[in-house]
Amino acid sequence: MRTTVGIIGAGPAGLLLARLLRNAGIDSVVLESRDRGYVEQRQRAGILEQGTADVLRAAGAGERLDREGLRHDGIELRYDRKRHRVDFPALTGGRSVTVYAQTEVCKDLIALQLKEGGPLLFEAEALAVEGADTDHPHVRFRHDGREGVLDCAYVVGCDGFWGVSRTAIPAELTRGFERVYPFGWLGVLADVPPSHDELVYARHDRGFALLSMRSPVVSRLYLQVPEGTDAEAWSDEEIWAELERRFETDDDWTLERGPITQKSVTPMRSYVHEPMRHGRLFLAGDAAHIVPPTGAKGLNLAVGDVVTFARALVHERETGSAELLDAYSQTCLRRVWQAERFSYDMTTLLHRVPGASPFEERLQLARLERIASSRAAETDLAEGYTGFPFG
Ligand code: RFL
Ligand code: PHB
Repeated sequence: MRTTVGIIGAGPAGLLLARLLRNAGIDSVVLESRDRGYVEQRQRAGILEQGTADVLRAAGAGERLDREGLRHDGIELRYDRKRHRVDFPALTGGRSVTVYAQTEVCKDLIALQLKEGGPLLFEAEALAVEGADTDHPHVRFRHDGREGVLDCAYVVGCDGFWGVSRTAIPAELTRGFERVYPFGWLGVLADVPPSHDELVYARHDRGFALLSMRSPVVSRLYLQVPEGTDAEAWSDEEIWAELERRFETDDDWTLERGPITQKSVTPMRSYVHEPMRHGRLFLAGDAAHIVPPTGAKGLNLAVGDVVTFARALVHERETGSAELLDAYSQTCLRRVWQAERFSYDMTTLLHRVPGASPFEERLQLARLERIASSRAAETDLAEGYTGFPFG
């Protein structure tokens, strides 16, 4: 098999890239190791920055997003039983975010790709990327029990944190920057209307909690739990009781309970792999960087990377100049490090860190008070949350 761009992974990064290239008249093949149902059901992100929603619309993938996505103009910070709302449009010159689940973004892009795009092979596992630093890179893969080779002009590794693309870059040319946090998130889906119309980020002495949503009738909730926690060790009753405690306020706000339909634990990690390019191999999304979910940045970063790659390749086709492709890693990493900083700040602002001293806990509250009382501090949060510019 031969194509211009070989894409490994059909998460948001790989699927959107295939769509952007198809719209620019550039052919691609997507290899995805899991089956379609798995990719469409995997519960993950829920928040799209305005720039991400705009890219999906411009790519022709915005129809259901515009119908079912929920525009959010703010979030609530909760600490010391108090509530503080951050008003995004007022602080950022009109920017907002959209609640539209990653599962839905993937479903929309898969349907478009199968109808209008090039090959998208499920249960096709990339085994290795070879010849990245030659003019003939190729991907060895296994599909239907047989091994095959995909010859490409470029390979884009969109295969997530556990994929194979990153390992094709010789270790002596790379540097990894990592921080693993000593806690995770227990996430649940519940069939109950969200108890607040905007997301609530709560800092509590017992740990962080987040109230989010998937639709007007489905809530998504998270609890900070110790690293290595087994989701099944928490009964539904224990989960609701703990959420109630962490969200408690001095007013009459109450948390509505409902049947829990899914629960899982996510570890928390910050990671950046430099550079994001080696010869004709480009890394995009979680394959190159991970952020803790507190800042809601992972999917949005993945979108920024593939937009940058698609623009660079179109530029090369139109002008013959590889300057944007050569600048890919640098261009992406500028935005990546801003998102890493923001996600780290949000994580350390809101989580209970095991072993933190009383002094550090007071500082955490002082940072929250600062955001609640200073327009400058609040604007910094609002700008970070609604997103850093692409490219
Ligand atoms: P993905 O989504 O991991 O997709 C990678 C795909 O590659 C496939 N694959 C392979 N295919 C072929 N051959 C191989 N050898 C392969 N190895 C792997 C995998 O099966 C998979 O389909 O990476 P991508 O596309 O870079 O997208 C990144 C996002 O998924 C991720 O950053 C976000 O989900 C992070 N995230 C959030 N991001 C946000 O922007 N906003 C949020 O609100 C948000 N909340 C979250 C999150 C992540 C979470 N978890 C579970 C980590 C909340 C949670 C709980
Ligand atoms: C989600 O809805 O899954 C979600 C929302 C905001 C975050 C993380 C996850 O910061």
